[in-house]
Amino acid sequence: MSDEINIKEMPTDELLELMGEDLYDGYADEVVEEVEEALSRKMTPYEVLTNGLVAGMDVVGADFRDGILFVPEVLMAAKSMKAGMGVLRPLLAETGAEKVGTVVVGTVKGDIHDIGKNLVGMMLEGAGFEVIDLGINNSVEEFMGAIEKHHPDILGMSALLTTTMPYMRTVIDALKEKGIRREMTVLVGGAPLNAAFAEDIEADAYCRDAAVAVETAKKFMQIKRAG
Ligand code: B1M
Repeated sequence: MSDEINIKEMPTDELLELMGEDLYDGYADEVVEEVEEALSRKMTPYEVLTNGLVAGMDVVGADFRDGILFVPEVLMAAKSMKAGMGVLRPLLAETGAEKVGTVVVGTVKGDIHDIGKNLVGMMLEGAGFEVIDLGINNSVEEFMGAIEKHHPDILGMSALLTTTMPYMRTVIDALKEKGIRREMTVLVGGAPLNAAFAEDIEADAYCRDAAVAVETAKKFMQIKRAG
């Protein structure tokens, strides 16, 4: 699509719109070019992420829900999203900030959605956290193994399906059984969750998006440092 259009002459709002459309259509190379062009206009990586990539993925989500898009198209869109995030990743991570704390993040068992979790990881890295990313489809044993190995300050769990979100409780219950629940802050996130669910499963907080995850993680680190 953007082959026929000179993106360099395009106003920024149209460039972001095109980025969303190309993401929707699964044109990964074009998305990468548009991300690079937006950055060259002195937009911050976070602005490109939220106003271009995430905005495009929101439309994909709505059309997937409404039966307009199906899994293969959504996979192509996800691939384009990841290609764009690949350009932003080092920029979001390069703050030079000293290490604020350690976070283990992962998507729970049965769930293979990882775009949101990856974003959270990138933004936490950008805020100075060391992030150990366990990837997708993590069992209690995998979470516990990583906790024993890395002794994180924070455990972050992601779930995108109503059928997988209850597994977060299983992990928290395992932490309690081992007597290590109070040794770390547990943050949870993902589209079907809300604050009431987080409270119900006895997580420390629900994070609506990656920016809130960073704010919340920093807040808990300050509380931990204070006493
Ligand atoms: Co799926 N999918 N999907 N999917 N998919 C949803 C989640 C769905 C809502 C679509 C819909 O119907 N509208 C729906 C779930 C319905 C429900 O449970 N009620 C759904 C379904 C049904 C399915 C399948 C069952 C479809 C099928 O096979 N029939 C299947 C399940 C596979 C499985 O996991 N076992 C499936 C498969 C897939 C793909 C593989 C095709 C692909 C995933 C690719 C990938 O991730 N690598 C996919 C996608 C892309 C989506 C949608 C369209 C987009 C998700 C996304 O990446 N959003 C999604 C629709 C939607 O969410 N509206 C959908 C962008 C991302 C930036 O946002 O992930 O919400 P999000 O993350 C945010 C916050 O939630 C928060 O911060 C992030 C950044 O701001 N956050 C955290 C997330 N995790 C956090 C962790 C934290 C903190 C904050 O820890 C501290």
